[in-house]
Amino acid sequence: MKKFYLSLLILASVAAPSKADWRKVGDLNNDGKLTINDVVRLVRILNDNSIPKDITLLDINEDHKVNKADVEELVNIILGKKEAKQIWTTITIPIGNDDDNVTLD
Ligand SMILES: [Ca+2]
Ligand SMILES: [Ca+2]
Repeated sequence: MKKFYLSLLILASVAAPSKADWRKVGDLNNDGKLTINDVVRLVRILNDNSIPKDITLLDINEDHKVNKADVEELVNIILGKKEAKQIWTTITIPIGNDDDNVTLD
């Protein structure tokens, strides 16, 4: 019986979906902030034509496409000209790494 419950526990942990969280649309490095690093990643995704199937976090102007208009929208949000949007999602963008980060000295 103990083995049965252990199997159930393992099955439940495997089947459990990713943890949902509030995410800012455009926060592509998942650090909770919208910065130039997110712009760099968005530009890289467009240049590499590596747009993921689910564009929820990338379609910043919500026109159901990902293009340079979203880069402009993200820059406007960072500059404080537009409001950032938040969504409740399990989505993360599995791209890039810390080497992508740009520092402004
Ligand atoms: Ca970010
Ligand atoms: Ca768009």
